[in-house]
Amino acid sequence: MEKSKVIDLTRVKPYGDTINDGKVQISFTLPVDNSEKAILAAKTIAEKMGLEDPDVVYHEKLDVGFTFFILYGRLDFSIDYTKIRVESVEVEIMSIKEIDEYIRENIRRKVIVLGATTGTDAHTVGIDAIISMKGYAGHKGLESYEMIETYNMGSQVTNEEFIKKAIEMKADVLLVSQTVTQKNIHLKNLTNLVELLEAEAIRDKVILICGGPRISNELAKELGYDAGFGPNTYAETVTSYFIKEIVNRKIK
Ligand code: B12
Repeated sequence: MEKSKVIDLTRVKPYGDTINDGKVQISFTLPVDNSEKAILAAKTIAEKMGLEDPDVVYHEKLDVGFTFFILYGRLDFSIDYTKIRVESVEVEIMSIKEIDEYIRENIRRKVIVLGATTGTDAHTVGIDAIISMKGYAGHKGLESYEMIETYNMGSQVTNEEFIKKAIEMKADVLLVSQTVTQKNIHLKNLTNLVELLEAEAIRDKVILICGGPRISNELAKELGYDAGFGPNTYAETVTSYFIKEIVNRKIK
């Protein structure tokens, strides 16, 4: 049967075997020993989460006093997908050649881009995916663009060091990678960077962009960034955005 004939986007729900069966899989760890009592506890938690007919399909001792569970269950509610709105970055994606050409014609000098993973964050793969020559998933990074001069400071870079380098390089664009974990300390770190840039009076002189697995454009804007990019971003997407932003703002 055609997908559109069985799926009503105003009533969307998860499915496992057949469309609209509401089946979901969840997993969690409880700080108790693996036992019949623990299994019942896991089911009770799943019921409290709103799962109908939860079933523990896997349970394993992780350590003394710790058990990992996988449960199946059913959700009886649906959501109206047509009412969901996301504020993603509106960008017409250009190729590397088109981007280099656009910079030559409209900016008439190399664009200087500084990137880093800041604060305590040690995840480097995201920023490398955007900047390194090799890039990510077949999409080359900024180092392969003729009209972009870029420097990747790596991970665990303090906001102070990052700003110092940005001033030294006269960076047009600051790319911050942040994997938000550990009770959201990384969100505080992202906000701290904005405050420090304001204190140095350079916030308006740069295009400030953050990215990472839990970053959305909406969150980035709330934190004081110009834009934010999440999972599966490629260099040409973010570059297509910032070169136009440089021209629009006349940072030339
Ligand atoms: C490798 C890895 C590590 C390595 C990192 C090594 C390294 N050199 O990078 C190590 C072992 C150090 C590590 C440590 C930790 N990790 Co880790 N790690 C991962 C793992 C397995 C892969 C991450 C990765 O490389 N992804 C691939 C890249 C390409 O994807 P990405 O980062 O999302 O980047 C893309 C986009 O987000 C975006 N992007 C990213 N940055 C930027 C920046 C800009 C400017 C732009 C435009 C776009 C952009 O573009 C990229 C390409 O599309 C993930 C799980 C997973 N499978 O994702 C966990 C994961 C990210 N880690 C996690 C955690 C919790 C930790 C620790 C806190 C664990 C701990 N308790 O110690 C520590 C933190 C250490 C620290 N100080 O930061 C969690 C985060 C949970 C969450 N809240 O989201 C994850 C999801 C694992 C999990 N399921 O729990 N980790």
